[in-house]
Amino acid sequence: LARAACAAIVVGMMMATPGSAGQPISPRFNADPSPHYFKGRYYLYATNDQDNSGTYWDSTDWRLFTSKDLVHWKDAGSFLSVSVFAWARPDAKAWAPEAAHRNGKYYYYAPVGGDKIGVAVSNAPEGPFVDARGDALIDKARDGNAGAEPIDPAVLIDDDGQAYLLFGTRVPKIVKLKSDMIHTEGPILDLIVTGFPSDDPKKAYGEAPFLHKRNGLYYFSFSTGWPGQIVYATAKSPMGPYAYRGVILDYLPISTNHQAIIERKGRSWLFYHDNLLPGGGDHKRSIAIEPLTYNPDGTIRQVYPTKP
Ligand code: FUB
Repeated sequence: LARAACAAIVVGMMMATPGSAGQPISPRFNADPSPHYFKGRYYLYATNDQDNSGTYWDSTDWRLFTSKDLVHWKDAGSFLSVSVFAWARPDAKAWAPEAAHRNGKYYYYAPVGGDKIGVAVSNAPEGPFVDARGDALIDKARDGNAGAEPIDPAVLIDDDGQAYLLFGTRVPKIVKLKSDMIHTEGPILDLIVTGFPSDDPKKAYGEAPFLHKRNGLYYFSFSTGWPGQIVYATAKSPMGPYAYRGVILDYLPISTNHQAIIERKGRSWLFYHDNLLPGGGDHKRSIAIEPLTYNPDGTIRQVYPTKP
């Protein structure tokens, strides 16, 4: 009983400041954060773990959270379902999403069923989103070199206007997007990472590709697998090759991890998921945020989650 009372107090403390460093941003289970700053506020698109069965990632819709300060988050609810894509298989699941803003429109990139990535479009960041194409943007059966599992889309729009889509498990993929953001341009390429430490055989690409740019340098971060350590590599060109640089976030007691990094007004934050909520676990994850900082030479300082 004493332990239960302690746990209740800890949970109460955790819930008092949702979104504080290292703490779940919501009392609901959510994962695979895709944070963006649109129209004066933060929009956080996420996989819905609340409705997972508990034994798989089997929800079929995505959730949206908004915030003005990264501390207080409003749950905007379920805002899109895989059913928006009429071509999706009836049993398709909704996994790690991505969003982008261009030409006054908002684009939502969504892995559908593990073998396709769809793209939806809206005039507002909160939707409503509609299928932008009528077929998949990436289709394993249709597109050469789409890899074994085209999931986990991530988009970077470079300073010169060229947009890049990254995705994939086990082998990271990169392809240019046309300026309409709903068609690819050129071949899908394998993204090369060199220089993994030879004394750590687990240090390989697993999933969750993410690309950001800082001071002209491209930072490619990803999860090493299952369980996943969040690591990164850098390059002078978005297409690589990338050189391994180090760990951003060490293994957490959970089978997956999935990160995103945003920068605003000179400060950066790491979004990731953990299993901190009561009842949490591999399929009941919770999104948390930590400040992310750089060394003077541009390398990323490892992030250590704040303890409750
Ligand atoms: O949420 C389902 C899958 O788990 C995602 O696609 C991966 O990135 C991992 O987080």
